[in-house]
Amino acid sequence: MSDKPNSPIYVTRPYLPPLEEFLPYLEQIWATRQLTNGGPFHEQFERALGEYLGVKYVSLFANGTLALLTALKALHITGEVITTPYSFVATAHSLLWNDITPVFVDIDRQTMGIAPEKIEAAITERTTAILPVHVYGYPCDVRKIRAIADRHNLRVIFDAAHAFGVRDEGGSLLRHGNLSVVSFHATKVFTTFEGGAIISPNAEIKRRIDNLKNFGFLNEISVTELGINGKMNEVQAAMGLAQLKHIDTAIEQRRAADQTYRRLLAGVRGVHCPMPPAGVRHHNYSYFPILIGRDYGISRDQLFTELRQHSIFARRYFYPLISNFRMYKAADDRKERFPVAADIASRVLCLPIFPGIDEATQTLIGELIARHGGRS
Ligand code: T4K
Repeated sequence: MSDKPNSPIYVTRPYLPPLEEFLPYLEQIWATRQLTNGGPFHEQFERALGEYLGVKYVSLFANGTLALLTALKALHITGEVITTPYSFVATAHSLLWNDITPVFVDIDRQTMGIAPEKIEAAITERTTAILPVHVYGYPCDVRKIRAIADRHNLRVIFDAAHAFGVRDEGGSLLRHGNLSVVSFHATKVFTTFEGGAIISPNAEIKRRIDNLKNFGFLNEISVTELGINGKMNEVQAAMGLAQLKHIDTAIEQRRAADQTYRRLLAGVRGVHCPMPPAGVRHHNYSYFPILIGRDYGISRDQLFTELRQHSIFARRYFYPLISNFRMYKAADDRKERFPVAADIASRVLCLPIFPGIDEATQTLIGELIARHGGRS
């Protein structure tokens, strides 16, 4: 077999519904000229999504970052918020945009989310909330985090950008926390091109969020909040409706690709394939992270480069740590405070995974990786 695929293999590819299923939605939008501002597809998609996820109160957004910004505003979060340095930069950016100081805490080796036992030492009189991330759709220790938050009267907002469709023994992972925020970006398991949502625990907070995402308008002539334009438009919502019909198939195809990698990489020395934590009843296989050990033949970055030379565009999600970016250095510059996060960030590589990735491509990737590991 050739050691280069015919076309580049990216870390992910969006799963699109058949175009002929999407066109009737566009025709309706053209006919009604309702393009945004809570149109019929927006209303339909919000309901359908809640039913699919098994949650009651969903607020749709133009993207996940605006949803995070609004979630923080909706709960009046101020002062300091405890969060993880091991995430996409949008997590911490949402705090700075709200003039909130991020306080980074190290992560847990298994969940790769914030380490609950390290949270309390970071709480000060200015702390108002915890912003954990379900990285790769791996649930954080939601119970321990809740218990700490209750002890200290803190709010919990989960950045669940990666966690679409993940369920634990009690149902959707998105039901946890005071709020949960999910992303529907093109690179996510479920996409509306750009998009996102906040899952709320009750109608009152949903109302406040819906008000905030529409500039703070209460009605045509009164603005009661410092809102923003976070609204999802009709094309995005139509895409969501069309996608929902196929999402189970898409996740099933991801599951198969996950199994294939595990088989191909089993026993390769120096390559560890993390598993979702115990307690996950339904995973979404949004990412396939591997961790490169010291006993692997080359470094993580050498492997990353070598794969690129073969047109395999694996990604180092999440390297570098957010705390290393210029605007966060002042907040937290002491790398040794995050030994687990720093270690994982230096060893992680997310392999291409998406519905329809073919077995030949995965076999090639497996062989390229195994070359430097031998078999133990
Ligand atoms: N919180 C967390 C934990 C997050 O991970 C994110 C976003 C957010 C919050 C914020 O949610 P949003 O505001 O984005 O809804 C990507 C995404 O832009 C970002 O959404 C995502 N996390 C992050 C983990 O990854 P990049 O810079 O790596 O994307 P990019 O453009 O390099 O795309 C990766 C590959 O995907 C490309 O090589 C090819 C493929 N691709 C990408 C796009 C955009 C496609 O095939 N089609 C496409 O349209 O950030």
